[in-house]
Amino acid sequence: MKRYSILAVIVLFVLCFLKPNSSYGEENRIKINQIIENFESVGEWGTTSQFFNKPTISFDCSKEQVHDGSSSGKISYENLALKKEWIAKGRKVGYIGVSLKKEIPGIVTEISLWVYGNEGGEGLLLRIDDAYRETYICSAGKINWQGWKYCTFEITSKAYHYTISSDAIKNDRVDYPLFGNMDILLDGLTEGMSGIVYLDNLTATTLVTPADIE
Ligand SMILES: [Ca+2]
Ligand SMILES: [Ca+2]
Repeated sequence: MKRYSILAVIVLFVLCFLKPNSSYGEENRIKINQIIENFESVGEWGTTSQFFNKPTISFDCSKEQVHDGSSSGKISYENLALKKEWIAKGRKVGYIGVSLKKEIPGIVTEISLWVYGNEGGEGLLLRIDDAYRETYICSAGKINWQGWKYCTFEITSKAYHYTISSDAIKNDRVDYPLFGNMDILLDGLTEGMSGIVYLDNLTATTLVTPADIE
């Protein structure tokens, strides 16, 4: 009996070494940060305002508050006015935002940026499409601070997600590369609100293998 026990231990020991380590690939990956927008110009950006009249919203390059380089991106909204069709539907709250179309290569685990807030209480959201146009909304909390703060959106299948376009595939996981429809949104805004938020150094954190960077 004892001989069988020893044999079992030896077999288990050998199996442990032979068993392929399925997580080896992930453990072997390292994170790198790449700046995808430094807001030295905002020519490729547009504004989005599904709920509010657009003339009250602007996005410009600014030297008023700068974290890196010589300018930041300045979101300015003034005396927000809900569109008539949304008032008719009884809506009282909405979001505005700034948009960029840019494919982000690699396995992106986080998107981060510096945000200069004025304690406006805006909900800070990132809306981004994956490779199959499954749309994810990631939150970085409310802008309840004054000055610069580094904010991070975790790109995860646990984030709220949905599909709209007919060529989208909803499979409840983040597929790469991220498609490139990216919006930074200020949420929880109501009629008559005004505010200014500055953005700098939008950064993607990507998982790579050592071979990728050789
Ligand atoms: Ca800058
Ligand atoms: Ca997906």
